[in-house]
Amino acid sequence: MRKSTLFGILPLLLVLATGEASAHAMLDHAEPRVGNKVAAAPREVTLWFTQKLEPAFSAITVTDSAGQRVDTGKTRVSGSQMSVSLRQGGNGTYHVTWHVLSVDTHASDGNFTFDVAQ
Ligand SMILES: [Cu+2]
Repeated sequence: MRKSTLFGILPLLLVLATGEASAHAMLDHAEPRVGNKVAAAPREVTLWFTQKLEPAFSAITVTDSAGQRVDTGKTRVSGSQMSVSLRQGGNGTYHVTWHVLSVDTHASDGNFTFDVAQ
């Protein structure tokens, strides 16, 4: 390995190693709330995290009870919060899947459901 390559990688390795001590971005709360039942299909889903997020590497996908994507595919990130708009959907169980990269360079992901029942 050339010396210049090594010097390029070292700072990244240091960041990855020392960042391990801090917490990852965890889901703090969501709207609609995790596991909750709502009376009407929401127009958007918003998630709040415990750390600021890197917009380029953070996204939400939402599927309806038939497994069809109902999100618009354009997740908006603002600080530690991200949202995605939904197409008009029907009743049933919605699955929300998210992945984020927090500003401490750590990736995390998760999923939850909420129910729409008129
Ligand atoms: Cu972390």
